[in-house]
Amino acid sequence: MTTLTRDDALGRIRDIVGPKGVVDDPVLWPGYLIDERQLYAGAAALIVRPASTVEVSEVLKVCHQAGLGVVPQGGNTGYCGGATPDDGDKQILLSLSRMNTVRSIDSVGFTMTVDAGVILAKAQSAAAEQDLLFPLSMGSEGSCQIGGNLATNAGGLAVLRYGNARDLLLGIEVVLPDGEIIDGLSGLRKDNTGYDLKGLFVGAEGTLGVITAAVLKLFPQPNARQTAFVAVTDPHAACHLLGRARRQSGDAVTSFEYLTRPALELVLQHIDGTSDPLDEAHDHYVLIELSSGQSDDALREVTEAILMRGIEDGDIVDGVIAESGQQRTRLWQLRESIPESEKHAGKSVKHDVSVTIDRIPEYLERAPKLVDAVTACRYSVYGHIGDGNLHYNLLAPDGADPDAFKTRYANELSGAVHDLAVELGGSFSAEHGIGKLKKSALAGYKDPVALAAMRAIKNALDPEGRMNPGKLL
Ligand code: FAD
Ligand code: 2HG
Ligand code: ZN
Repeated sequence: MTTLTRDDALGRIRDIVGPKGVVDDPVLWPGYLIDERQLYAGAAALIVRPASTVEVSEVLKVCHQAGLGVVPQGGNTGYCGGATPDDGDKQILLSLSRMNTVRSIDSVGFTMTVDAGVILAKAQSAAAEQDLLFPLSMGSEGSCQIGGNLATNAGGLAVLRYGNARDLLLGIEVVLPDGEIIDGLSGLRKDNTGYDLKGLFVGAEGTLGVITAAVLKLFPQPNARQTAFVAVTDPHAACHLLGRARRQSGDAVTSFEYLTRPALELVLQHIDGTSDPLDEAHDHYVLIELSSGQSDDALREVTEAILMRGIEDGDIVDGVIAESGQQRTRLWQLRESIPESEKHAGKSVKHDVSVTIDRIPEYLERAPKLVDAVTACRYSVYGHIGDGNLHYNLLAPDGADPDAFKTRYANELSGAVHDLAVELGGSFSAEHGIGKLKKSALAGYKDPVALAAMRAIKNALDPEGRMNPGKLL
């Protein structure tokens, strides 16, 4: 029940967080109110940056009394508009950016306790300083935050070996919509005392509470890394190579990224300093990285043996193994700068579908026919095929106006790309979540029983629907 007026509530929130905790300068607002892909320009009654869990809790208590909606925001790098508020009257934006302390690292238990606002790259380097590895890794790691990674269950470039954000989580601290705090930061690896509450907040996109801190799993830093960029005959060959490389290396494959020629060409065309890694152009490529505790020489031998066998099997037609750290970086740049190159090319209609790995070739064979039936477009297809996850991105044809193309065709194209993934038993959203962008797709594709269970959980924890209103469900 509302017991506080909106204006009194906003005044109280200002008192709780102090002047540093409110963004009053309109020049800074777009950085919070416009999403990464510039799909949404939002509005909020206040942009708040609390400095502690207690402050988050006090702010949420006030919002509870006043019936105000709360939109949590991390690095604002999300792809589905999930962190953009859309009601300048009744919603506040709550940014975690001031809560950016690595609280502790346990180098015996291999865990790390961090505030939710810690930037992913900072978490990685804090672990590395203790000769440990925090393996979550993605193109946005210089800006995205641990809280955002958990709230979206982010994937990225090393899921094949280490899992996605959910798999790296041991404990969580969450502020519930009424301001109560769940303190689940014990860091225990075993604790069978009922429901997995921490799991509820992973992938919830801020609709159940505000994640304020987390205990994360760490791993030994690998001694050796080997990176190869190979051209493969076709997607079947890529999948066959994946299985072989995993077996032959004792499961040392850390990343297995697929690129099609048009995606690589966007990079070569738009990203300064890049060059074709192989002498001739090929239709299909894989960037494969192995890492292990073995010596560099031993891992190099294994990598060479995998590639030799790949050539013998007819899977690999050409390839290069990085000879230095610099060359490794250059090879990775070809993969990691595809999203940036798409921006230069006029932005894409983005997709992040998944199917089981054995169905990737079928997906890649059938999808173009469905897409071409909607309209002609340029393709930028690549992805984490080691996880069965493809970015099936589509751009306006050369010479066409990109905005007009998206306005006219985005829905139909996404329908075709998503329908096929679902028909093949896959997911229309493997990585980037739902936010605002894919709400209707969720309603259309998700099993109704599962959807009803999700709604029941939402109603139990947030009966007034004040946490990230209008997102996900
Ligand atoms: P935001 O964008 O700020 O928020 C995302 C969602 O989480 C919103 O719903 C928000 O309300 C909620 N949220 C944020 N913080 C909290 C919190 N503390 N408590 C509760 N809810 C919260 N994603 C991948 O999965 N894999 C990739 O490889 C990948 N690569 C990318 C590359 C680039 C260049 C870019 C721009 C994005 C990429 N992304 C990728 C998407 C994005 O970076 C991830 O989804 C990331 O996890 C979002 O984190 P964030 O801190 O920016 O969250
Ligand atoms: C990646 O894998 C990210 O690089 C971004 O998930 C994908 O920009 C995209 O479409
Ligand atoms: Zn991705």
